[in-house]
Amino acid sequence: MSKLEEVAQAVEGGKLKIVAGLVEEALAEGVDPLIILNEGMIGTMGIVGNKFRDGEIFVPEMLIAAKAMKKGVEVLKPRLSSQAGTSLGKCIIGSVAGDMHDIGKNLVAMMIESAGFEVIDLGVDVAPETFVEALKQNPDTKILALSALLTTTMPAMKTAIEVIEASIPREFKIIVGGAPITQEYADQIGADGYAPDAGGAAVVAKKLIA
Ligand code: B12
Repeated sequence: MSKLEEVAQAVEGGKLKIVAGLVEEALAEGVDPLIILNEGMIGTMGIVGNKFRDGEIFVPEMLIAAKAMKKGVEVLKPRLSSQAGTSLGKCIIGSVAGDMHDIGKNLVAMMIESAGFEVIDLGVDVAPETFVEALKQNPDTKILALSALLTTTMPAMKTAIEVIEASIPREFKIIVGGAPITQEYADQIGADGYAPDAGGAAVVAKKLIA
């Protein structure tokens, strides 16, 4: 079995203690950090999600796989993000109300930070009022990034935009993303940008402020 397969298996099986070591070994063997992330981890979470959907595993297994992935991402982080010299301004990010998923949001935060933004991460299950408060405290914010992983929290993304627009002048751009989000939905709820993944999020954010 290749190191990459071992990483994937350890993430899927929620083997918290060995994931970091396996990722280090894969890196030492010269495997590209992006391949480890995309194939060894993100792809594996897709498999985990499908097994959950099909009733083969349950929430605890899904949670432990997520924790295992986080351990691996910690090792990859310095390899994936570069310290950008310039500051492109502030980006406020969070998973919308009711949504506890944060792995994708954290990757987006990491890529946006390496693109040169100062990231303020409000975490998960962020109420619209909390976004408004953060935007008021940081009037120089350039990008607001909203994440949603559940079809049931997609409407919370729309609500967040509505509440924000009703509360403060929109002097920043809004980008949205997450597995169920599409460009069409982004347009429908009045977002300025959408990307299907973390790398794309950084590209869109930079483009919007150019
Ligand atoms: C891990 C996981 C969990 C963990 C989350 C742990 C954590 N700290 O994040 C736990 C166990 C807590 C969990 C709980 C639940 N989950 Co869950 N979960 C997953 C799983 C397996 C992986 C998600 C993940 O991390 N993927 C890897 C990351 C890297 O990908 P990503 O999140 O999609 O992010 C990328 C892009 O979407 C994009 N992106 C993300 N955010 C943003 C933001 C912007 C601005 C941009 C531009 C881009 C962007 O870039 C990211 C990086 O490339 C998915 C399956 C799946 N295939 O997604 C199910 C899944 C999302 N969960 C699901 C469900 C049903 C639930 C629960 C309701 C289960 C339950 N009965 O309790 C709860 C809901 C909890 C809540 N209120 O939020 C369903 C959702 C179905 C649906 N259509 O709504 C899925 C799809 C599983 C399935 N197939 O049924 N879950």
